[in-house]
Amino acid sequence: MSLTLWHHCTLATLQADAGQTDVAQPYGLVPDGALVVQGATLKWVGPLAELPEALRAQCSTQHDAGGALITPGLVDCHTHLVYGGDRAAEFEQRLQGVGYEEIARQGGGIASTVRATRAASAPELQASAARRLRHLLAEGVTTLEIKSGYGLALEHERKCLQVARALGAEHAVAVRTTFLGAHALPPEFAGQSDAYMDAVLRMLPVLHAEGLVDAVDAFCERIAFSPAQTARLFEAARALGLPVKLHAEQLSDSGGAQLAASFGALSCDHLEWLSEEGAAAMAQAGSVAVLLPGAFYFLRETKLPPMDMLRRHGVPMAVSTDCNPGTSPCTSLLLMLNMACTLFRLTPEEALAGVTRHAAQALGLKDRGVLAPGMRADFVLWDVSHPAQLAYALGANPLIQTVFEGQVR
Ligand code: DI6
Ligand code: FE
Repeated sequence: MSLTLWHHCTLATLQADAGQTDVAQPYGLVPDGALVVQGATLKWVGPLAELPEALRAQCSTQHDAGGALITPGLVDCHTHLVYGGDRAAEFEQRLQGVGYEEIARQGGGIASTVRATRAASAPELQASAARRLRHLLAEGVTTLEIKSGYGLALEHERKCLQVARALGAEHAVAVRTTFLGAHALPPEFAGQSDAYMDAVLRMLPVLHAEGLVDAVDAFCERIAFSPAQTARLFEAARALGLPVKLHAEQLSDSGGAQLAASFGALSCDHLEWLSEEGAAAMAQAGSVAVLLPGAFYFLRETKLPPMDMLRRHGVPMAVSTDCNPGTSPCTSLLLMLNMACTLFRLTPEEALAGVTRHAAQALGLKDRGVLAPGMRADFVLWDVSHPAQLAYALGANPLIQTVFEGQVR
């Protein structure tokens, strides 16, 4: 198979042990670097001066990157991209002082998006989600997770997951689907959350058998599902061999992180109210902390996730858009890089690892998120001279080109 060389670039490999010396370079920076691509895979990564002559001779195509910075393709590991309608009216209400939980209790919030999602056809849902997806792609996203959770009945959860799969088939992006049937209580089950969990447990194997589920998630919160109910769902996921993740400790500490960790969760997400025990359990289980500064900002929260505690326990941190109509109507992962730094005090290096290496880990994907031989050839050329500039600028999009599975997108 023919090889392609990319040269005249600085690499941010995001590998902790990259560089020419034994000393780890920040961002895994490789000045004057080169990439050799074979098909959809990276074959060689390093300083151009160290590229073996024999390998270079096999490169039938060469791309001069014009001095660009090259990072791994970005991974958005937590989105609710597929939904009907919007919640701008609720935004106005909240600006007048009505709380998010109060709106949810009044039948607005997630429930209003459920009504709009059920009313929408699959092509309508796909068209609206594709508009959002195009924004993410324009900023270099090459893998994203899409959750269901606004259908809350078998046919509608299926419709949303099928739309998610179709988005992946029709765009040059890898889509991982997550079944979030336990997102909220649908109106027909009002006051019967255990009975609704029974229904969720009936949906899961059906959707899984249809090849629509890569992972299972729940919203463990006082306005959603209890730890005991969440545990029933996780048992069912485990029986099917499906990995789990959890919306945990977003609005209160319900011990969701410990529960998720006890099931070996890929990630626990939000975590503003995470306890020390929760952080320790996550570290033990190898669960990633997915931080969602868009939701924190949009709800004007004041309780920060405990970044220092996460660092102390060695919990890897990812950063994601949480793209959803209610708490983070955000389609810019670059803006999340900035907010992760300004609001959550991540370093730009932590933030960039959060949308590459650690985001891939949060999806259980070992073949992406860093530039290294054997990894997928998903990478982005940026018109910046240093990776910190990706987190620094607000509203800029310095993307030059995205390469997905070895092909310019
Ligand atoms: N937490 C969130 O922030 C979103 N879902 C969740 O479990 C909000 C979803 C919405 O308000 O529509
Ligand atoms: Fe979410």
